[in-house]
Parts: sequence; structure tokens; C-alpha cells
Amino acid sequence: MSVHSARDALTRRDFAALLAGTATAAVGVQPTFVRAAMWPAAPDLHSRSVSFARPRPSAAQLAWQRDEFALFLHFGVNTFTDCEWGDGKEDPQIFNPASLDARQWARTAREAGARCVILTAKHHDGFCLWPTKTTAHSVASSPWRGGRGDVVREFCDAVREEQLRVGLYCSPWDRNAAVYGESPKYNDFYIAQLTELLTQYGEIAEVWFDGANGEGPNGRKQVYDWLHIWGTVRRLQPNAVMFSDAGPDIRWIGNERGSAGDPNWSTVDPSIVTVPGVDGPEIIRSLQHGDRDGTVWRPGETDVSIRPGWFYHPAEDTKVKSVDELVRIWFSSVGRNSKLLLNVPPNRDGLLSAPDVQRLREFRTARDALFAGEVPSLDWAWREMSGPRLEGAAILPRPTPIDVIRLGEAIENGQQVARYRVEGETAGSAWRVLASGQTIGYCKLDRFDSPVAVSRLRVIIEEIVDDVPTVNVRLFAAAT
Ligand code: FUL
Repeated sequence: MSVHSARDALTRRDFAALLAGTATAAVGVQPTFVRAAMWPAAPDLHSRSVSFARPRPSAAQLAWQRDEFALFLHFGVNTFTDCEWGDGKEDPQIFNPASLDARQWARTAREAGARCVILTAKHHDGFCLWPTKTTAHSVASSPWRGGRGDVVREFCDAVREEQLRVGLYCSPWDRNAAVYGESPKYNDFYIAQLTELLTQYGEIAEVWFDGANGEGPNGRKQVYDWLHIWGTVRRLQPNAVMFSDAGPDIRWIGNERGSAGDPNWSTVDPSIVTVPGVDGPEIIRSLQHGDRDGTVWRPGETDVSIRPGWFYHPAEDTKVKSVDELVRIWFSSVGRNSKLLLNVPPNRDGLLSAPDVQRLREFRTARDALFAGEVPSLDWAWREMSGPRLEGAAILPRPTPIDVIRLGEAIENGQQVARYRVEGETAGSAWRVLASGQTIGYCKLDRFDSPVAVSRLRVIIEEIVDDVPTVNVRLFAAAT
């Protein structure tokens, strides 16, 4: 997968216009399969004033991060054609998930420990899972529920019933829409679809803009009016975060393998992709790692599928990721200051399949076991030092075999830690480095190959960007 950088920068004037609600400027994307990164050369859309302080998350970005774990549901005509990318010519008659039960999706998500669920309301094939007024290419033309069904409605109701938050994916690239590539017309069409989704289904926590794009028939290239699109979402759902390859609120982590960068800053430098000639690897690096001196808060989301594909394929029933692999992904996503968005695709019956449900249960059990032995919070004594900038020490009530250390910064004040190490006093009074790293952010997890019995601990924050951070330390003892 490649990321291209050749895109028109949003100017500061465009951004001011966006805030004033008068924006019309557009940002282009590449005509091949790209993850298009588009960062406005301006502060975060949440902020109306330019500040020189280090960036901080908005309330919506904080809530997004605190979820830690969300499920992604890829569902649509591809489920019935065994495809990953439909070409838009699919007959709506093939969509008939006879036993669809969104409550099973939502219950499974809650039991797995997810706090948000995101559904593909429309994938690249253009088939809409809700009875939209914008096109006949939707569930209304299918035999499912006699053409009177609405997957998005059933999904939203079920997810909220389980006290989880709702996210919607609506693909910008549309291989069915006749107006795709006639830029102003398609922008209107797409904004009308978003307007339906964002006004008829209650509170939406996340709107997911996929950067994948193969463009339209006859090589017609759609020039997206991102300022207008993002502005519409902000106006209709001010508490939602918007994901796209590069924002405006949440950035893509740069791969679909479940691996965030280490280090991983939640701040980015928006100018890096507005300089003409910057090529792919540099953008991927920025997406993976963020930027310590970045001027906007744009944390990374790690999306990965539990199966090889994003959509359901019967042949992949035996290829569901192992628990060990999922736990490894947890450490390389949530454990690296990211959020995990794990895809689990409903099948042709409209249900999550038995192997996936079973694996999600095992994944939850494995996490519960890993984090079951939390050491009751210790009395930490923190002091500011001249060399190492901050040092915290604590005594354990008895020597305890530590398996995992979870560090976290109070990110509402921004991200500050650039280097740290954790030392433990082991039997025989020898101090030994248990963990060391660069960024901490919302959550940094360090796991040991074998548990280490320690009686005292020191956390040394060796490098701080700006202000002295508040660092929270949680210790987890190995199961005995
Ligand atoms: C990609 C898409 O092309 C895939 O089909 C999937 O939706 C994934 C999450 O993003 O860019």
C-alpha cells in the first residue's frame, strides 16, 4: 500500500473560510489506489484560535482515546460476492442476510471489551446499507426485510443498547454513483449521504473517511471538497471525531498490520505533506510516529482485520488470527499510545461467525488474565531532578513478580515524555532496568519475557519536551 503526497495544500485562507462556514476550496487525491493524506496547513478544526502552547486533545479526541478498543464491521454486497472491492455493478438483489441480528454484533463487541463499533454504511461499491434518498443502489432495492430494512438503524440501536458508541464509515470513493468524477455534483451527492447519516441516527462518535481510491470510470478523477465535507460533519455532529489518512482529528497509523510506531507522538507536523515533492515514505513515517514538535493534536488509529480480508469470505473461517497474535497487536497498538480498531466482518447470514466470536472471547479472557493481577496503587514519591528530569520511586509491600508495566501521561495537558526507563530492585538488592522507551502518551505497555520479582521501583523520565508531566504507573503481577 502506498501513500502519495501530491495533493493541494489547504491554505490558511481556506481554513479561515472553513471556520467561517464559507469554504469551497478542494483537496485532490491521486488517481490510483492511494491512501491520500491531507493535512490542512492550519490548527485543528476544533480550535478557533492559534496557540503557541503545545497541542492538547479536544474533548472528543480524549473520549476517542479512552475507548482504547473499537470493533470495525465490514458488511455489504462484497459479503455476498466474496470480493474485497466491489465494482459498483452488483445487483442489490444479492443482499439478503436472512438472519441479520445487530444485537449479536453489539453484544459480542461489548463482551470483547470494545467501547465503540464502526459500520461500513457504504463501501467503495456504493451500495448503501440504509434506505438513502440519494440513490436506488441500497437496501431498499434488496429483498432483505422486503426492501423496508435499514441496517444502519438496527446497528445504531443495538450498539447503543449495549452502552457502546457508534461510528460510521462512508466511503468517499464510489464506484456506482453516476456522478462520481463530476466533482461538484459528486461532492453534493456525498454530502447529502453524510447528511442523512449524521442527522437521522442520533449521536455519532466517529466518522471514518477511507483514503483508498481507484477513481472513476474513464479515468475521471474526483476532486473532493474536503473543507465542505469536514465542515458538514463538524456542523452536524460537533462531538464526533473524523478519521482519515491524515485527519482532521484522527490519523491513520500507516499500515493495516496492527502496529503503531514506536515512538508514537499524538502530535503531527501538518506542513510535512503540504510541501510539494515530499514522497511516500516520509508520510508513512509521519503517520506511524507522529512528530514530537508537531503543532496539531492528531492521534493515530490502528486498524487491522481479525481475518486476512476486511469482508467475510467462507474460505477464511480457518484463518482467524490467533489469540497470541491479537495480544501482540494489543501491545503494539493500545500499548503504543494508539487505539485499536479491530475488524470482525458479519457473514452472509448477517451474523458474526462462530470462529470470530470464539476468538474474541478468548482474546478478552487473555487480556483479563494479563491485567488481573494489578498491584494496588503504590505511594509514589516524585521529585524533579536536574539530569533525569523527573524520578518517581515506590516500595512494594512484598517482592512481587511483575509481568507488565502500564505507564500513562495525563494527556489532557498534552504529551511530554520523550524518553523513560523503569528500574526495579530485585533480590540481592540489585537494581535492574525493567523497561525503557521513548514516548508514553495515553498508554505505554511494557511486558517482560518472564516476570521479575521486585521490591522497589523507580520510574525515571529522562527527557521531557516542555512541561513536567503527570505520569501514572500501573503494575501487573503475573498469574501464580
Ligand atoms: C482500505 C479499503 O480499501 C479496505 O477495503 C478497507 O475498507 C480498509 C479499512 O481500508 O483502504
